[in-house]
Amino acid sequence: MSLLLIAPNRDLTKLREELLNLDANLDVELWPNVEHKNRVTFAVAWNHPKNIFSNYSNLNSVSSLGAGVNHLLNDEDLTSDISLARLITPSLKNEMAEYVLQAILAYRHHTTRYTDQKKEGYWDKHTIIPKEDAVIGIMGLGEMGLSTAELLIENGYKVNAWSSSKKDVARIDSFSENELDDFLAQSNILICLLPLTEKTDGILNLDLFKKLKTPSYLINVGRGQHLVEEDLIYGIDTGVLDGAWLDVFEEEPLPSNHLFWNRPKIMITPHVAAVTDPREAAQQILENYKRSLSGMDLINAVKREKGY
Ligand code: NDP
Ligand code: OXD
Repeated sequence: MSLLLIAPNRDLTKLREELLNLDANLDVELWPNVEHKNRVTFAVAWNHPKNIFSNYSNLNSVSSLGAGVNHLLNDEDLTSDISLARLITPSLKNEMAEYVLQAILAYRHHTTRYTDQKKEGYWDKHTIIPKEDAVIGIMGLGEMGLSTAELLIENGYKVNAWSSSKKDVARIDSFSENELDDFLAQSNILICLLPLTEKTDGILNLDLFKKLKTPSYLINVGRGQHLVEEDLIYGIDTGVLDGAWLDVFEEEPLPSNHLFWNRPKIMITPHVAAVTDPREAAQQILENYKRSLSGMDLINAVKREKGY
């Protein structure tokens, strides 16, 4: 029996090392140099190539290397008899919350404008956007959404949250799926922390932006496919949105000729809001590997019927 790690363009040697630190007897294969495909029962995958799993006849479980699982659910070779899981670690939740907080502060305090002004040697002052005009609207109150909401509340922000089902969480105004318009009308800074599903694909579009309370701003840390890119540019150019902070894109890496690069009101980071820590990841992967070998339910299992 062996465990396969597969994530093109990512260095997995540290994760392999951490797994072997936990159990030196583990048989860990690193894609693409897989010696015995028929021994692989458990895989950890991130942005894996299409059809890669068709030759692994004994595979019974696959874990995402991150919190998102759209790459696993979209893979036709990962049929319903294969259990799916994702990684949820304390540092992933903390990093996401801090990343979102710094984006909000940078928007309110005009950090990117001052960075641009410094390059030009240009002195000009901008009024800080007051907290009353920075009511937060979090789309997706799951693992990442909740930790983000908690940090923002600690920092004195009013937080609304929208999720499939209504939640009863102290100091968060929760809106259910059919209350989207009310949620938007009461939120200035929209943070997308939704999973990518059929329902949420293209959800960040001009119609939705127009329903936000003004001034409005977008932070997308979910998936690039949530956003209709031309609607963002149109929304900013027509004053519907003050700007946007984006960490995820339809195509990653963002092509060098993409229109977003030259837009001063769009901040870009290269999908780094929260990055899986190899040590924490190794513990969860090993736990799930053991569980899969004993036929137990996986921790942080993906609910296929929900689509996330
Ligand atoms: P969870 O599955 O824990 O939470 C998803 C939330 O979205 C839940 O609250 C769920 O509602 C809600 N939701 C799902 N579908 C809908 C819908 N149609 N309408 C309204 N609400 C909906 O996900 P995580 O918090 O772990 O992660 C969220 C996403 O963040 C990931 O899928 C990934 O794309 C992204 N991510 C990005 C990272 C980065 O570095 N940029 C790092 C980590 C994650 P309910 O609670 O009722 O089920
Ligand atoms: C994740 C991510 O889903 O990094 O964990 O996007």
